Amino acid sequence: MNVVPLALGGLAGWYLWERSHRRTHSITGGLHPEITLPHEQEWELWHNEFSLCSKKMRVCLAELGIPHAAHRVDLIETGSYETISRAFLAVNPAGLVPVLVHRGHPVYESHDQITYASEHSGDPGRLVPDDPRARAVMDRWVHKGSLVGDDPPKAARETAGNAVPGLTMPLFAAMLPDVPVHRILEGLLFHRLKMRPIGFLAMKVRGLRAVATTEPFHSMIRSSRLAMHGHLDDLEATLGETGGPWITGARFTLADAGMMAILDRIREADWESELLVDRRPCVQEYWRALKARPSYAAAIAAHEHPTVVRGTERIVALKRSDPAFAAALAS
Ligand SMILES: N[C@@H](CCC(=O)N[C@@H](CS)C(=O)NCC(=O)O)C(=O)O
Repeated sequence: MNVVPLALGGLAGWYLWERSHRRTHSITGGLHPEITLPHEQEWELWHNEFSLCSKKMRVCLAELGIPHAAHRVDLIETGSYETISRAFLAVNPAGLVPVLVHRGHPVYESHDQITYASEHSGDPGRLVPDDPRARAVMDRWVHKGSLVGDDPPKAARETAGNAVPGLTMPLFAAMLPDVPVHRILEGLLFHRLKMRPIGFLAMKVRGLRAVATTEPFHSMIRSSRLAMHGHLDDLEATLGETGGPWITGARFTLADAGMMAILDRIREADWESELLVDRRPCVQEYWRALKARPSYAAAIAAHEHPTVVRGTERIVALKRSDPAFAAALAS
């Protein structure tokens, strides 16, 4: 008996079965009362330490003082594609973290989640200004802080959140030595957006140095870096107008939760010297104030992931040992 056709048939059967049980599609933001998930607490959060939007959501929950059960989900960057596992796709068919669950019903899209959490917390005014003009400033910056769409780098000038994935590319490449290649291949088979695992595979094969110099990565890093300069100029102007210490003035709001996550990504991807040092004094002061908040310690610093720490160290070390790499990133 020839075992090769049998093995191929078995593999094809397994793939088709798996694919039919990992159906993934985009889903609208906000509360989905028609979906009920198993839950134990009033509030639950599905999140990842490294994920930008998860950081924003954790900061928001910490600021609101909402007790919740937390479910950790791996991203490929932190080790595996748990986001496209059958178990997680039952929580979010889009395969994205974070997911906020309230009384068993999921709320999708982090910009909707922070608003929802604020409105349904015991203290709906805590992170929202009373003054309508300040409220409009907050809404503008909640939007600016959001990461939206299937191809964020293409819309990096639209929001600061969309400029983040491009800026994070060197960090992705610096984290990938810790991620086994077969884990990325799982994404090629089952991820909804194939360009993402293809990009990770290319970055893993080419390595950190090449990502800074090779197209299309270099162009994506460059356009996101320039876009982030624009967003931070805008932030500098806003802080100057409102007088700080927070985006809308005296009160820390939902907008600051989003910006805390973005500035922290600038730190961990080692862009501070390019984007913050010796420029934008209001943003520098603001970043110092953000880091001093208990929510930064509880929702960001306490969730440090070893792969991210090693990734940051690799970028810093390569910039020191290879000035051409540092120059390519800044060019
Ligand atoms: N617009 C979504 C974006 C969420 C998002 O992109 N999450 C990333 C981590 S920050 C993710 O889960 N990525 C998994 C993947 O693309 O495979 C939101 O604001 O919640």
